[in-house]
Amino acid sequence: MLAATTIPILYHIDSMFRRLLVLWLRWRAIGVVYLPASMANLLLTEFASKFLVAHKNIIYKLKFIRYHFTLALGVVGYRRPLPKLEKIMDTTYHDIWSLTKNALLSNGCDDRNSSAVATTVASAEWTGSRSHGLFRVPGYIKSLRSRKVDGHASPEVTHPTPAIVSVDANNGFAPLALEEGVEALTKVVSSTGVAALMVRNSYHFAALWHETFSLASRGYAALAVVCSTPLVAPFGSKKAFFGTNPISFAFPRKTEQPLVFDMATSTMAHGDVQIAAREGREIPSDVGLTSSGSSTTDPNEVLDGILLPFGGYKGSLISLMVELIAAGFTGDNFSYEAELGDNGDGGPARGGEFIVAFAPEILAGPGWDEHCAAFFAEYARQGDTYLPGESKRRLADLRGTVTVDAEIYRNIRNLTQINNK
Ligand code: NDP
Ligand code: PYC
Repeated sequence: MLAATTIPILYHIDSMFRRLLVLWLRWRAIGVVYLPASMANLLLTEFASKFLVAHKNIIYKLKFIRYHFTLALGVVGYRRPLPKLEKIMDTTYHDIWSLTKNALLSNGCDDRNSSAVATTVASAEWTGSRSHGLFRVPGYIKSLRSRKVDGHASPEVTHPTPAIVSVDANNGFAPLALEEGVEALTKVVSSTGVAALMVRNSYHFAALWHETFSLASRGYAALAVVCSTPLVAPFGSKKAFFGTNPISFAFPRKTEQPLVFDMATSTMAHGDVQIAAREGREIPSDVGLTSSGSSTTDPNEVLDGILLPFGGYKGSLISLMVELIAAGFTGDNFSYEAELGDNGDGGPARGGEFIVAFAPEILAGPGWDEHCAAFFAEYARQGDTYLPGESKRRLADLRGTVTVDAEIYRNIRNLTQINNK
């Protein structure tokens, strides 16, 4: 009787300790004791289960011996020092691309979708947009694992009118839908002069400059907007209602790098607040408020509270405009609707993106480039001005390395390996 009640309890304690031990061995003495210990475990378990099923107490004794045997091996192996885990590391564009692609592939995403997301992630990381580079990959994976996003989605492109391209992303990630939509938009705008692209039923977790820059590199100006989930309080409120609602604008230049800017309409992108919290850095006191509405420089308190729109009521109105264009025109979610329909898995929320493209050659006629080049030259003479888009020059040469967060890198590699087993 005593044996019948104590053996299962002892067995559970034993099994819990063994799990902890294996974790400890992996990190502390990897390679030295883990392999022999696991082999001993395996042999004893096989032996016990095949030949001694009828004698529970003997099995328990064997498990007990095995546990102490493994523990002893662990103690011997502990002499090996812990490998130092670096916080940052240098890596290449292609490595970032492959890491992302493999992580997505091994979590249920198909080749085309994985490649499209990997390209936006690698381009962002390569050009310094850290908040929308590797940092976002675990979120993409969460939304595949929760089955919110269809990793095999195939976007459908239609033309409701000659100047409008509509893409139904069919519950997939935005990058593939945008790749196909931008391709179609380029063809349309080259004859209409002005054209719009609407993407619906997509999951957007990326920087917007990718699509506007791509259009400007082909000679077309472009304006893109997207909304997200409630993170920002409209001017006059202390409750999150708007998304961080970014706007990107790009303008082509025949002999120079296109101008491109891409900015959240909140004082700071949510991703940058999250990164500041990870790295233990303070943020400016005008970025957001605590959950009780007080000013703070602690990013964690802003993550629990609210972000503020940039530029007071004017920025708040621009954010309102983004909601109306990105959701009102596409018929997809406003930020508040996106939250209501989301499963809270930490990945992107469903929504639409709206892009308007312009062909300056058709609108202003020949000479538009010289005219605008003179404007840019005057702009440069105004003082310490900066023409945004310089950072994108790096995309022209993918050789060399970039410094990334090593912990995020390792985390993505683990998310890949776990599913590859
Ligand atoms: P930043 O504040 O870092 O930069 C905003 C823009 O300002 C950039 O284009 C930058 O150019 C330009 N810039 C910076 N300094 C100057 C200056 N001194 N003079 C002129 N221009 C300047 O961006 P955010 O943090 O607001 O946004 C980061 C990213 O987050 C964006 O890519 C955005 O798309 C993304 N995002 C995505 C969301 C989504 O739902 N998918 C939601 C919110 C944000 P440069 O690039 O050359 O430095
Ligand atoms: O950084 O604000 C942000 C953001 C929201 C959704 C995707 N990025």
